[in-house]
Amino acid sequence: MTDTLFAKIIRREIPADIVYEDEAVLAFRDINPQAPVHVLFVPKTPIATLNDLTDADSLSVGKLVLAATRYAKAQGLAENGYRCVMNCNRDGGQTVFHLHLHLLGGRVMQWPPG
Ligand code: D5M
Repeated sequence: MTDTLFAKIIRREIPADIVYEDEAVLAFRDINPQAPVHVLFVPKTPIATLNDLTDADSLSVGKLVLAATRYAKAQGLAENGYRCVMNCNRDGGQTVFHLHLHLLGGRVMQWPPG
């Protein structure tokens, strides 16, 4: 996989507003927030898209989702709710080809998404 913006953020080569980190996951605020809380959860393992996941990534993806849900709870979003989004490729609206989970909260979401 080619080097990406998010790999550079993980390596601290470009700045980001980091809100959470553990051995497997980095989380930082989206530069173009679509909700009062809009944080990107990124696995430190470079995986380009959802299509590239294998069984070997199960633990990594589980940690990614748990990091996001724990953060949502810590931010007081659990009761009202929030949305987790993972875009895949062109039709899914993916623009950065390093797997990431959008956590959006703090407002009422619409359905269907655009
Ligand atoms: O989401 C990619 C997201 O990445 C999009 O919501 C903007 C965000 N983005 C782009 N550059 C940055 C930097 N430098 N910091 C924080 N957030 C950034 P996708 O699902 O691929 O469309």
